[in-house]
Amino acid sequence: MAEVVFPLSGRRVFVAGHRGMVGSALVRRLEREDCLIITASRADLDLLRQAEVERWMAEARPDLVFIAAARVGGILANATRPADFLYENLMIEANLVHAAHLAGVAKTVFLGSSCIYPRLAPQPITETALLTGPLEQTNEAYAIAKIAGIKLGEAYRQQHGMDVISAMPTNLYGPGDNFDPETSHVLPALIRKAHEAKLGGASEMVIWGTGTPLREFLHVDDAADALVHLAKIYSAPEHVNVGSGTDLPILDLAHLVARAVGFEGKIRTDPSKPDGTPRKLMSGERLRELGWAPRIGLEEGVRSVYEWFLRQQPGPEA
Ligand code: GFB
Repeated sequence: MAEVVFPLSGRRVFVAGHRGMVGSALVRRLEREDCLIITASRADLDLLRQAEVERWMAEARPDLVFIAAARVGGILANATRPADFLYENLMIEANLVHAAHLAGVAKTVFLGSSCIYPRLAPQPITETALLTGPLEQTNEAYAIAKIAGIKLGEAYRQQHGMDVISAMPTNLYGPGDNFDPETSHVLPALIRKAHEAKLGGASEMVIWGTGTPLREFLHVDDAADALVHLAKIYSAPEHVNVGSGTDLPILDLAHLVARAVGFEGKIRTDPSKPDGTPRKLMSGERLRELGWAPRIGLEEGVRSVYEWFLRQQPGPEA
């Protein structure tokens, strides 16, 4: 078992982005620790405004900061709004890292994404593949911002001795996900499509692209558990992949979702929509060596998220 070098007991822990899927999972996970969780509403703290972030951090004085705030979205949102993805993510990470430095925060955990790696990186992708080749076009802006975040952490560690660690989660899903058909990631999009097809009695549901790209998925509660684990035991400049270790073709995922939802019609692909990167399975070896393994299988995870999704639907009119 890895040694705890940063015990959370009695610490003030700031979760930036606590309303998001990852941030809210982190809050749920941290509630099991003996720490004080600090959050800030968007009305109280605009992470895009440097002076506000510096002032807030100086007053809140957290010991540990999780940078779970980010502009995120699926393949279409990324491809059509590159300015938002690049600008907002650069600002959020730069403001938080610099403010944490000024306020003397003891530890900062930065969150990136598996899309930081080259489009055609050898699989499974090890952490050392960073910056070894061209990126996938559909999410280049987001990837560049997240690569800058990793480098920012490395630079502050090198120049200021700041304890910043970086974790790169794979495609995450879970409660609190975005189910909007245009901007969501594939898994929530498929849950919604299958649900609506079932309710509408449709004979088929349509998925984007060829259905052949392979993707790795991790339940956000597993991701949050890994992040808390890393916060406690890890302190080094090298970023760490956070994945489930297995991937599957999007078409297989669509069938798995359809089964969980109970949609029995046909699944048709729409190759006019982008596929994105052909495969991005990350190597989980570094994290395994650090003593962590995922717990929630994909079928079980999808079923539980569908139940969560159903609970969010408006009930029948009284
Ligand atoms: O999850 P997703 O939007 O993003 O799409 P990426 C994954 C794959 O699912 C692509 C296909 O091949 C899509 O064409 N797909 C099929 C669908 N049907 C749908 C659908 O209805 N909606 C969506 N969204 N996809 C994202 C990046 O890449 O991964 C982000 O854009 C981030 O920057 C995230 O890194 C983790 O996996 O391609």
